Amino acid sequence: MEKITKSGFIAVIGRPNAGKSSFLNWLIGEKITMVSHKANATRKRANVIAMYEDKESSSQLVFIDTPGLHEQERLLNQFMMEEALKAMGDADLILFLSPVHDKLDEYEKFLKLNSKNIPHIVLLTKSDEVKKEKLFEKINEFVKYQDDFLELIPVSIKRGSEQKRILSTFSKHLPLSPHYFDDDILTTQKMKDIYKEFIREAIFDNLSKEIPYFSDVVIEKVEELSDLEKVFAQIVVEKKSQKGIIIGHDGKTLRRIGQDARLLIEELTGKKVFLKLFVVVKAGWTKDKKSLGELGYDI
Ligand SMILES: Nc1nc2c(ncn2[C@@H]2O[C@H](COP(=O)(O)OP(=O)(O)OP(=O)(O)O)[C@@H](O)[C@H]2O)c(=O)[nH]1
Ligand SMILES: [Mg+2]
Repeated sequence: MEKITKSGFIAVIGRPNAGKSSFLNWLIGEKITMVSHKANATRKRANVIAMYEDKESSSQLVFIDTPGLHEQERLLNQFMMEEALKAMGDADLILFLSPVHDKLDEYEKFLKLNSKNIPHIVLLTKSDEVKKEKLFEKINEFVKYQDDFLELIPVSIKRGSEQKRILSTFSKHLPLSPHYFDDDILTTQKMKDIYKEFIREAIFDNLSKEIPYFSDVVIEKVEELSDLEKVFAQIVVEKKSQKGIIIGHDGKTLRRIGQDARLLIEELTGKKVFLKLFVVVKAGWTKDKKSLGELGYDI
């Protein structure tokens, strides 16, 4: 008997640092999105595709990673909020990620934002960080909203290997549809865009305070040789003083950023990588529509 096919777009929504990008990497067992302990890491929508097969059906789940829901005046942050709202509006299903430590007000705000009432599942993330009793307390707090969500699932990327069970739960709620993409791809993003995110992750990791929020990355050129990937990229900052900090004493900080990013790219491609980084100043880019557009954030 032919299997039925299902497919759908699943928006992954939650406040900055809720664990959205980490959850998707964990779910597919491959690191393709950037993750940081600092909030506001993800700036743009990105898709991550997973397959789930059982006896009767074959499902393709197209997850959309989004920037965290937050409000700030800078044009870049408005773009980020818009990205999350667009992903929500276009979705067949929403995953709302609520870290287990959070109060319910973020969830209550989300319910108001979800004006089209798109069906959603709540994931209680970082559940490894609390004892069982605390987890049950949190689950109990959500009970009053049980008519709003489809499922409430505690998850942790630190323990557990429940990816299959979780995919099976999500696929139950997907519409019948032919698959949208080839069955063997993990994302439709260009490699260039993933490299950009990995370099941004290295910047977030190696610099403290506000510099990560005033910097971005442009991939200028990628040369694919059979056993070597050559990547040339610019790091864009707002001020000359930030350029100095990124480069660091004797170029040390820039070298560390380069090494970390190179390892992430090598891990993904399985190739040796040569990565050349340049730092350039573009005054006020986070507040300027044209500069944002040039960096890939069309607002
Ligand atoms: N202990 C624990 N930490 C987690 C878990 N999931 C994510 N984290 C950590 O939470 C931090 C934020 O993770 P991200 O995946 O970048 O969060 P995000 O929701 O994508 O954040 P933005 O892109 O800023 O909106 C990182 O330091 C992760 O390592 C988890 O299950 N357990
Ligand atoms: Mg993220």
